[in-house]
Amino acid sequence: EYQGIETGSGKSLYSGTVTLGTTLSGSTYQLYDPSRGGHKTYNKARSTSSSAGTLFTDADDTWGTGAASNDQTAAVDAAYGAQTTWDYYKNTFGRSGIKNDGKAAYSRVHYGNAYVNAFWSDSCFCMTYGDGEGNAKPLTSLDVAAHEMTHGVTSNTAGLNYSGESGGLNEATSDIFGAAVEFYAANSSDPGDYLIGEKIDINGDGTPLRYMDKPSRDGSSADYWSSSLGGMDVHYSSGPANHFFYLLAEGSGAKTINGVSYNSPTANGSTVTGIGRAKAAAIWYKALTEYMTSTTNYKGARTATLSAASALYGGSGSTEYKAVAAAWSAVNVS
Ligand code: ASN
Ligand code: ZN
Ligand code: CA
Repeated sequence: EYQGIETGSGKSLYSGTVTLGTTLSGSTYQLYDPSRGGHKTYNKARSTSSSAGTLFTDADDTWGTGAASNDQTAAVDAAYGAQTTWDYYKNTFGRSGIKNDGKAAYSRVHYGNAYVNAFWSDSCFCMTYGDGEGNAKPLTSLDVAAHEMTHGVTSNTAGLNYSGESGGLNEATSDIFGAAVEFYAANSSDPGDYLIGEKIDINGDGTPLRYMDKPSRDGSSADYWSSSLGGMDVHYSSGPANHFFYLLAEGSGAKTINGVSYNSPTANGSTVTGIGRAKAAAIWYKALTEYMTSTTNYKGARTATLSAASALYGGSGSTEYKAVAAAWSAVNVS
């Protein structure tokens, strides 16, 4: 029986028509990507059981319709998200998968009924996606997929505890690489931005879940570090670190990127000059994988990213080191 690696075509909900790594087994195609660690996409068919579900298969290797009513469509987005995030980590940092061991996690879509969340699980080593309000907006956009997969990376590197300040840093790490993967993909249907979840309409009014230029735009997140941060929900205490990353990459003040307008403030009235997305991401990645630990707090994140900047670009005299220091000071971390 013939078995081989194929390239399928999928009509996604959020990212247009995409190519997908697939497998031909006998006369049936599988949503199984052997060239990226063997990632598989499963259909949970509205179940919440702990099973993986049923592997998606297809007769002609063209998947989904671009409409949420077609069962394969959310699978196309989830598979595209996993493969793009895999490619980002591999091509940017030389990281082969969540554990850097060449092995993929797997993804499950159509979890629960009208379930409005997505999550990473260390126990199944998998990403899981609900179908959203009215089963109409699956939580499978590229930034959300990269966010969830990055929880796996964090768990297997720094291991930032998911509460208190380290929990906020854990969440921010997922938002930072969620945004970075979107920019990396440069998909014309979903160009990069510093908004998280702008495609999934979780608020029902077209607004995103989170804003990195000024996190308080969501009504709940903190823009700046304060002593009360440790008691906040980790999706809100992520704010200062998301804000730090935006300032480090893009700088303070008003800016329009890919048609989206931002205006990033600073706590101390300073002007921060950005060093660009690639350097900012490299600094955060090195800090995450080499200098942060499970109990790193905001003060420790400042030290970790300064160490990373120093190792990558030069010590306290380098532009990059100074920018890291200035961006943390601008979010009240000194
Ligand atoms: N979607 C959420 C997240 O990734 C799920 C959670 O709260 N754990 O953070
Ligand atoms: Zn998260
Ligand atoms: Ca986004």
